[in-house]
Amino acid sequence: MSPAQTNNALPSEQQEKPRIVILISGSGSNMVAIADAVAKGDIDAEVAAVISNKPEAAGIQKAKDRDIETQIVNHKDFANREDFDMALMQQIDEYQPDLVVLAGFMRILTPAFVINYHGRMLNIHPSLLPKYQGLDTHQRALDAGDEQHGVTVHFVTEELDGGPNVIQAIVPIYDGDDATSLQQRVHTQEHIIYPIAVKWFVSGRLSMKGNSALFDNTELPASGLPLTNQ
Ligand code: NHR
Ligand code: GAR
Repeated sequence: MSPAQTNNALPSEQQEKPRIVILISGSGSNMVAIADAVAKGDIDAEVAAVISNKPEAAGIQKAKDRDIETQIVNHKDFANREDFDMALMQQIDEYQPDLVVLAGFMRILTPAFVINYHGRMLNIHPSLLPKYQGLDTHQRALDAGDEQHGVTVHFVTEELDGGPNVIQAIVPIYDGDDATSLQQRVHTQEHIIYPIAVKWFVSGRLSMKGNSALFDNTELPASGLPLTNQ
C-alpha cells in the first residue's frame, strides 16, 4: 500500500487540491471573486493564503471573513525592492502554491521573484494590453479618445505587464464617461474573467510556453481569448 492509501479516504479525497496564493494591495474584489468561485466549487482548488504588502488593505478583512489565512509583508519594512521580494517569496513559499495570483497587487516585482514563479503567476491589468502598461490606465484610454477599453489577464514575466495574454474582456467607452464610470465597467468584467483564467490554470488547461499562453496545448492569440461584453 502506498503511503497515500493508508487512510480510509476515497481516492478522490486523497488528492491534494491545487494551492493558490493571492497577493493584494487594496480592496481585494478580484480576490473575493476568485475565493467565492472556489467556495462554490466552480474552481477545484484551495486558496491557501491571501498576502498584502499594505497592512491597511481592505481585502485582508474580506479574506478573514472567508476563513482564509492572511499575511502582511509590508514593503515599508524593507530597505530595497530585492529585500522585500525575498521576504515576500519566503512567505509565499511556506504555502507551496501551484499558482500565484496578483489581484490588484501594486508593487513592481524584481526578476529574481518573477523567475521563481515562472509559468505559474497571473496578473490582471485594467487595459487591453499591450495598450497602456503601467498605471492610470482608465484616464489614459479616455485622454486618447479610444472607443473601447478593457482588461487583460496575463502571465507575469520580467517585462512589466508584458507577459503572454490569457484572456481579455472588451468594454465600450461612452460619451460622458470619466475614469470612475469606466473603471466600474471594467471592474465588472474583471470579476468574470479572472475566475475563468484561474479555473483554466488549476484544471491544467492553461500553461505558458516561451512567450505564449497555451490553452489545451494550443497557442492563444496574442491578445488572449477575447470576451466581448457590455
Ligand atoms: N512585476 C513584473 N515583474 N511584471 C509584471 O507584469 C507585474 C509586476 C508587478 C505588478 C501589476 C501591474 C499592473 O497590472 C504587476 C505586474 C504596479 C505598478 C507600479 O508602478 C505597475 C504595474 C503593476 C503594478 N507600482 C509602483 C512601484 O513603484 C507603486 C505604486 C503604488 O504603490 O501605488 O512599484 O498594472
Ligand atoms: C483592479 O481594477 C485591477 O485591475 C487593478 O487594480 C484593481 C484592484 O482591485 N490592478 C492594477 O491596476 C495593477 N496595477 P481589487 O483590489 O478590488 O481587486
